[in-house]
Amino acid sequence: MVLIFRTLFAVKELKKPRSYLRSKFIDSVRLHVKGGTGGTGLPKFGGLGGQGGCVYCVGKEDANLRNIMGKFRGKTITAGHGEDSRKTKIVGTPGADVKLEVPLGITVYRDDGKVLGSIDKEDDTVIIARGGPGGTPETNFLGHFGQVHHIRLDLKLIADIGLVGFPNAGKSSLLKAISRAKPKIANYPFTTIKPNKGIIFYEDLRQISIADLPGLIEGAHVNVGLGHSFLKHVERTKLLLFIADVQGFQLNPKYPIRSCLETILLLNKELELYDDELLQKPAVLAVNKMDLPGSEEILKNIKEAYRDVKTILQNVPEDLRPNKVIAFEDIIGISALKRGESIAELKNILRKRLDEYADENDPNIVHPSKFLQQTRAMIRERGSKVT
Ligand SMILES: Nc1nc2c(ncn2[C@@H]2O[C@H](COP(=O)(O)OP(=O)(O)OP(=O)(O)O)[C@@H](O)[C@H]2O)c(=O)[nH]1
Ligand SMILES: [Mg+2]
Repeated sequence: MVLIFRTLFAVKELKKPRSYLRSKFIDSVRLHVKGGTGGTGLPKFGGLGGQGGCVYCVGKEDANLRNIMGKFRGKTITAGHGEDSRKTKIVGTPGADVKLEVPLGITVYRDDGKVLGSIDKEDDTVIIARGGPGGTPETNFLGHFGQVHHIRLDLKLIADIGLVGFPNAGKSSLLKAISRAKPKIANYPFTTIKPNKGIIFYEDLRQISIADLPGLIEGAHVNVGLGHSFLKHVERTKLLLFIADVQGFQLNPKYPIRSCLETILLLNKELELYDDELLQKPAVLAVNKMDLPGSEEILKNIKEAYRDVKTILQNVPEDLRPNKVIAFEDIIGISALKRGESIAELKNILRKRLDEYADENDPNIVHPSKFLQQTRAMIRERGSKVT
């Protein structure tokens, strides 16, 4: 009897998916790749060996790292070997290439940290292991081995807007209100444990992508909560949309109660600790849950505080102070739950700010401040002096 139960239990255990397949979100995969070996030449006839095949990555919108991991984990991905030169075929056929379809937003790293390339658009290609050349008179007709590497595919979501906020602030509710995405929403922290992407549609068919990330809390830099691990996904966004609960946040009774303004400053600080370059991105602040009583007053105070950044820093405890306070382009009150006018207004603001960002980064458009700088530099180069 015991034996039967043990056997049944063992079979059940075997059926469980492997732990790496059970994990929720995969944004990094390590692979072993090998280029094909070049074919041997034929000295008698001056025959050339075929070139070894290459392993390369190609960007595809619908590819995902989970499939790659399931297929190639623990294996070596090897391209075809070049054909040897023969009497009947003097030039050997090159080895077959291996094409690995990867999602957009991938950066390919070699084990020594060297970046081999990145894939941002559909059909972008990066060679990850080159095949060895075939044998020629210069190489004594001997084919060479192909490259062998351990590589890491690191995914950073590509979205126009990245949502940053404390847990429970309403990030997923906003994503749902503003796009057709259907994220999980619940009244407890860390409902979202993997990034979600949605598309905001406009009447004139313009589309803007927005990424909802797991909540960030104070101490994320020392791995409190889900830590900083998901912040890399905002690196490739063009605009940061901060979302704060008008009523503030308290993780549990052991943690201090943080007011709405304090949560905003703490987010600011966590981003700074992760990578202060993120603070250069244009940022919009949405204060959420404006349907709750007393929220107008809180929003008014926040807007007031951001009019003079220096006073904000004076009035908050030292442990909440970031070095550089983000100058939000806009501060707006919204209700992701009740939706209405505020969501439509936010949609317009986001679009406007992204258009400005696009203009600023367009090399064909010269802005007045840049124009003055460029003119001065030009005149200086010619030896004249401008004052
Ligand atoms: N009253 C009110 N409640 C809201 C509003 N927006 C969201 N909520 C509620 O706040 C709770 C948290 O919402 P979520 O959208 O899951 O919050 P989140 O920021 O995605 O949370 P995490 O995924 O845990 O980081 C839910 O119970 C929502 O119904 C709002 O505008 N007003
Ligand atoms: Mg969420």
